[in-house]
Amino acid sequence: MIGASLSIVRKSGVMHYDIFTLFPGMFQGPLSESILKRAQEQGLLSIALHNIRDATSDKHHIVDDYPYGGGAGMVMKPDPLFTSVEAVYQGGPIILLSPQGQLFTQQIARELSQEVRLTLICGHYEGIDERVRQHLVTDELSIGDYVLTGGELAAMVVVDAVSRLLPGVLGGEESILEESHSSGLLEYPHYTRPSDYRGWRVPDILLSGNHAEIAGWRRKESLRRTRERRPDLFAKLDLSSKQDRKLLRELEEEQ
Ligand code: 9D3
Repeated sequence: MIGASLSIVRKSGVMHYDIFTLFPGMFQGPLSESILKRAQEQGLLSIALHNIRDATSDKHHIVDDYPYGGGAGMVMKPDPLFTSVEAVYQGGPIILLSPQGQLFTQQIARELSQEVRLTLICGHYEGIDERVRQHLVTDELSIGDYVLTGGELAAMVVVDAVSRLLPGVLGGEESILEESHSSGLLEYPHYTRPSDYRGWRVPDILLSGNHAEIAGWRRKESLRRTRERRPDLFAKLDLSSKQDRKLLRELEEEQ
């Protein structure tokens, strides 16, 4: 029954990425190691790399040209992009990675992880013909306020952050649950054996076996870190619970 198998495909959370780039070789390493490698082997996600240059029809496979109106730098021509995307497109968001895009956040990663297919376009050179933005692209994302040489690393960041949210990609599903639990807080300090390394001791409470006290200590250290390092995140927290008010009082008294 075709309908049933279609719904299974959706619920299984499989994701297909089509990535359009002038430098497909940049992706080989990062997407072929570790968690993303295993996820592809397990059929949880698939990635097709498309060289934009393959969609050129002229002898010299030209993908860029001078800007109308003059100025420095080159601009990516529209036709290789429209032609190569239209040749494989089967639906879903068409995302341009660009310094002018909306800032990519965990919330956007969660939303994108609900899609079945994502199309990612990596810009290069000084820019891209505006008609690509107007008539092909549906969303434009930046990964932060710093200047990269192109959209490729940004596309890999998006693939990585979205893929780890797909069902089955991470080993223990608890890690994602715990993540949403303490969202908005930085992580507490982690320790493993030995309990004494060069005279630096693991906090006694973590060896006590008292799980309620350990949970309280971790929450307090998370609050401390967030307040110190990320006042922007700290300001957004709801700290009205009885436990948090107690922990905050303790932090104040330490100073
Ligand atoms: C002089 C204007 N420059 C914009 C800051 C031009 C320009 C520089 C670098 C245009 C494109 C690029 C290449 N960067 C990306 O394609 C890019 C990017 C980035 O540079 N920072 C953060 N996120 C992203 S997503 C794509």
